[in-house]
Parts: sequence; C-alpha cells; structure tokens
Amino acid sequence: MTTSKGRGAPKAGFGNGGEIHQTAVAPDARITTNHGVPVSDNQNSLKAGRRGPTLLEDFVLREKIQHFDHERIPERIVHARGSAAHGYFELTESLSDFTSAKILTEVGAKTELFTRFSTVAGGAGSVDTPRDVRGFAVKFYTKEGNWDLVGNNIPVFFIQDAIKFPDLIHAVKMEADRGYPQAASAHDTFWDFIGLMPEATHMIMWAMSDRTIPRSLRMMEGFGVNTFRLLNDKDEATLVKFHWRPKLGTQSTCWDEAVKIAGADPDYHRRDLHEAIAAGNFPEWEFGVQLLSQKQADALPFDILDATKLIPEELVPIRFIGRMVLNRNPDNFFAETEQVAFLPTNMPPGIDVSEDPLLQGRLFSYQDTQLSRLGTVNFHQIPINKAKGCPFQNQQRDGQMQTQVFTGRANYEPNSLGEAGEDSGPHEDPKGGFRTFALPMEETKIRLRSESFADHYSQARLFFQSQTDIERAHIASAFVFELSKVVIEHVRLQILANLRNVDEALAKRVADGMNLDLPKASAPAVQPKAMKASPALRIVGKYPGTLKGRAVGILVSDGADGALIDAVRTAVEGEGGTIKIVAPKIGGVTLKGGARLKADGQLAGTPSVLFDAVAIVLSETGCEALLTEAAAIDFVRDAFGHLKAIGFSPEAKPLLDKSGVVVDAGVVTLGAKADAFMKPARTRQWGREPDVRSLA
Ligand code: HDE
Repeated sequence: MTTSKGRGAPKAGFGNGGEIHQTAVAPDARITTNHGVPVSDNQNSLKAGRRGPTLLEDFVLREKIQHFDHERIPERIVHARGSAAHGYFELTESLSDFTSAKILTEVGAKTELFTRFSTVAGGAGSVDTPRDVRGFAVKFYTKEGNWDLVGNNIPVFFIQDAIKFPDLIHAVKMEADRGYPQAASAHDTFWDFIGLMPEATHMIMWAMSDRTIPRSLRMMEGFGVNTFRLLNDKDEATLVKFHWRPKLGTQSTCWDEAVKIAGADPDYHRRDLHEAIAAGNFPEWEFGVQLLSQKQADALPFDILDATKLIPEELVPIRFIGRMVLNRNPDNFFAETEQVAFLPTNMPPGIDVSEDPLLQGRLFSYQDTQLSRLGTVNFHQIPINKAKGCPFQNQQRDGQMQTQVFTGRANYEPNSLGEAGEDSGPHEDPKGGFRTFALPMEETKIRLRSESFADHYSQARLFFQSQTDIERAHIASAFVFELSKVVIEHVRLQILANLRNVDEALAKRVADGMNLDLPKASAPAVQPKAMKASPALRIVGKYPGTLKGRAVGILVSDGADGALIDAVRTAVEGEGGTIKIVAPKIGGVTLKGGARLKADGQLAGTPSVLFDAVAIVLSETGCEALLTEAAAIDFVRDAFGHLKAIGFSPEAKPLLDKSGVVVDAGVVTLGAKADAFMKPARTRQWGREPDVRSLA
C-alpha cells in the first residue's frame, strides 16, 4: 500500500498498491474489450452482408483501431532511444557523517531501482551505435521518496548554462530543412555550434574519444555530472559528485566496427543488455562519491558549479560506497522503459542541488517535458514512476487520468476535520521532510556568466594529454572523420582554430588529416593553465583484460574438428564469456565424426563485428567453399581490422590468407587447449592498428 488507511487513503486499485501487472494470462482466458465485454470474434469486423461495407456499430473494431491509433506517445526530445532494466542498490559504506538520506546511510539495505541508458541525438527508432554521449539515468525507489540520478557516461557537459540547451540540441539533431542526418554529430550545424561555443571544447574531446562508441551498456562508466550537496542531520553541507564504475570494465568498439554494427544489428546494445540479464549475467556497477567541502572547492583552479569541468580523481579520490546490480528485464518496454519519467528534482531529504546554472535549468525542464510526453500531471501514478519505497500522500487531486480514488473531505491543508472525528489527511513534516541548504546570499540580480567559468581549454588539454597514444590517435581521427563530413569550410577552420588552444600537435594532426593548413588560433577568454595529467581519464590499459561478459564467435563448416570448438567453448565459458556458433546455414553443420552442431547465427547475418574475438574452425573442403564467399572473407578481414584475436584450425589458413590476415601475436593456431587463443582474446590487439589503418 502506498498510503496508510484512514488518512485520506485512496482505495487499493490500479496505480496504488494493487497494481495491474498482467504478465501471465490463463490459457483459457478470453479477450474482452477495454471495458470487460467478452469478444466473440477477433478475426472479422461487422459488415452489412458477407461482402458489404463495415458498420459503424462495430464498437469492438472501433475500440481496437482507436487504441492502436494512439499507441505512440511523443518521444523524448533528447535521449529518445533507450534501454532499461530493473535492479537494486546496496550500500556498503555509510555516509552518515555527510547526509541524512537513508539510502546513503543504511549499510546492507537493498533499494529497488530502474536504470535507463540512452543515446542523446537519435529518435526512438535509431540505431544503438552512433558516436554519441550515452544517458545513464537511475531511479532509486528509496524509503524517503524516489531519487533520480540522471547522468551521462561522460563526466562533463557541452554547455555551462541551461539557456543554451535548446540551441545545442537543435544543432546536433537532424538539420531543420532536410531532416538528416539521424543520430549523428558529423554534420554542419553541430560543428558550427561547437566552434562558436568554446566552452564545449572539453566535452567535445570526450565526445571524439572512444567513450562515445561503447562496446556495451554494461561496460560504461556513469557520472552525475552536476555538483550536488549532501546535508547531514546538523544541516551541514558537503559538495558531491556521483560516479558509477562498471565491474566489467570500460570498453569501446572501434569506429569502423561501430559503423558496421549499425547495419549488422541496430539493436546491438539493447539486445546485449537484455540477453545478459536473461542469461543471469547481471551487470554490476560500483557507486562512488567525490566529497569536498566548500573550502576545498574554493581552492580548486576551476568553478565547481561549471558543468564543463571535472574534478580529477587524483585531486579528490572517489570513495566507493555501494553497488548497483541490474537483474531483471522490463516486462513491457512501453509501460516501463518508455514511460519512465526521470526528474533531477527527485531527491530524498539529505541530498540537495547546487547552484550550477545547468542543473538549475534541469530542475524545471524534466517535470515540464513529462507533461507533454506523458500528457498528464498524474504521470507519477504510472507504476514505473510511482514511489514504491514509501507512501506518497498530499492534497493534490483530480486531473487527467487520475487513477486513485481518494476518500474523505480533506483535500486541503490545514484543516480541523480531525477534531470532528473525520480523516484530516497528511501534514507537513518540518524535521523529516526535504531540506534545502541555507545558502547565504546577497546578490545583484544579473544576467551574466561568472568569470570563474571563463577557462574553456585547460581541462580539454588535461583530458587529451592524459590519454594513451592509441587514444590520442583515435581522438584525432574522430575529429578528422567528423569534420570531413562538414561541408562549410569555415566551420572546419573554426574548430581547428579552437583546437590550437587545446594542443598544438592535435590541431596539426587533425589539419593534416584533412589536408588543410592550420588557421590562426582563436583567442581564448583565459589562457589555459597546465594541469597534472590524470591517468584515471584513460580507458586503454585501465582495466585488466578478460572475456567475462564478452562474446566469441566461432565460424564453422561441415567436417570441422569438434574438439577444437569444445576447447574454445570450455575456456571462454569458464571465464564467464559466451560462445556463438556461426555457420554457412542456420541448420548448423555435421562435424568430423558425424555429430551435428547447431548454429546460433547464419554467416551472412552474423558478421564478426558482433564478437570480441573469433575462432575459425573449418575442414579443408569447408574452407575451400568459403574462399569464394564474401561474407566469410569479410568475417575474417573485419576481425583482423578490428584488432581482434583470431584462433584458427590449420585447415582454415587459406581463408585467413585470402582475407589479408598477417599472422601476429593475436592470430594463433588452435590446439587441444585454448590457452594460446585466450591470452590475446582478452583484449584488443592495439599493436596491430598501425598495420591495418592510417590514423591521424
Ligand atoms: Fe537532460 N533532458 N537536460 N541532461 N537528460 C532530458 O527529460 C535537459 C543534461 C539526461 O532515460 C529530457 O524526460 C536540459 C545533462 C538523461 O528518460 C529533458 C538540460 C545531463 C536523460 C532534458 C539537460 C542530462 C535526459 C528529455 C540542460 C547529464 C534521459 C526527456 C540544462 C547529467 C532520461 C526527459 C531518460 C532527458 C532536459 C542537460 C542527462 C528535455 C534542459 C547535463 C540521461 O527534460
């Protein structure tokens, strides 16, 4: 129950306690109309005669069609494409010195949650793997109301003030006159805006890094981005940044791979999350906080309220205090993933906002957008949005789609109905209720950006210079790719002019990559400062290599040696990875010795971009047949080009040769044990990259 009886409690029913949660239907259940009238014929509409026109009288038809006509709701203006899962949060270390919020103080308590990952720019039906920032939004159903931590997989943002958000989004989304490109930042209007907004430079360095082409939603970091406050029982404030760290490590795809995955499996990330959870491989993240006093914040060389800045871990370490496990797929995509409404204003007592001008705008926007998306002030009654951990009760009433049946007369407060023996309804709670930090203020009303926000380049430089050589090359190449899609020349030059303030060598590499001369550097508002490199900002080399949570594809043919396949399977599954058998035909193959092996995918529809490493186990004749099969050659060539380990049976060597594979440390002959293959399979073969593509 969400309300206690006798306090203006609605009767149990839909949206309040007794949820309509229709998963299993009895086998003999009959179809009814939405109002419960049994339907006798769900195949034929009512007509005037056997071949006559359909009658308006057919309310069964009309109701069904009309419901269908209204199946879609407006998609989110940003983050429209998303995938989500249920799970729980478990606190491992109490923050009771800093906050009164129970979710951050009750060690061992498990709090239900729902997490939605998303891309930003594309529509709801766009592909999963464009170069884009990923949303990372978590709704914790805490005992003290919902807490929505609506973050991204990148710790900073493009702009400093909410008033620029509509411009940013208009610029990145498909261009206004032509309606393309969908889900891509590689076009004129986006880069035009970025070039004119130097404050976006730090974020754009992250956007051009491999962080924006994640391998899996399970392998992404998450960040609350904006600075928040924690308030303890004495109402003392501590500034805080929130972090999520994936247990599987942060991993990305290669750009060429991401592009090809978009065609091979537009639902790559959604499928991956769903399949992992369905198989019981529950993704898990550590939850961390960076805590700092106002005094510490004041000593930083940047403004803590500026969302284009991060706090290097080396300056303020992250304290890991809990974990999130996603262990249940949504039952219904629309009811849950689509209708979930995240609000940065949802915070339990003990957590509070900061004055970050980006966050301040968000406090208005999300509530507002739900009204147009979900159509009613009662969207909090939709089961996925409902506060589950505690009752919600107030004197708000009526409105469209009100699903609660309130009793009694107490729909206003204060009232004295209690004195007359009536139910007086809920009252405010000055002690236990939400508290706002008493920020001392005496200011002039003004429309101005603080000068403490003026340094747009120091952290962009910090990010670039903290990367490994591989990552620097990828960033430079991503700039070249994106700017080469830009048609207006002065837009390219403006970006180059800004990049000169980040790192001269980077600017030169990008200019060379386009065969352009470097323009004069743009004039920075503030000269960038040197900052100590932060290795924590890298991906490469940061996490130990493993096949846990990853997938190996085995390309097989008739007559293939089953023992080699079994060796790979045993080794990969033993480490927590999965195996998919790819065969020329979906019915599978007959192995040497006559045993049948089922296929998980047909070669033409299951390219190697879907796997982290591949094994090619063929018979001599099987290999010969594949030498004239483009899909087989692509399978091997792409695996090699995407820096994956390739294990092969000796009979498969001609296919490797035909595909241009040069044997290196990552190309190994398979044996009775798969050890030699497992070692390179746990990571990408970065050393191979200069041999297969020229990077900027
Ligand atoms: Fe959002 N953002 N945002 N945003 N945002 C929305 O709310 C907005 C920002 C983020 O899975 C919208 O329900 C403004 C930063 C995520 O449903 C909308 C500003 C960060 C999601 C909105 C920002 C985010 C949204 C659209 C600048 C990272 C998807 C649909 C002031 C910390 C949540 C909706 C989900 C969604 C507004 C900036 C993350 C329009 C005005 C910074 C993950 O209200």
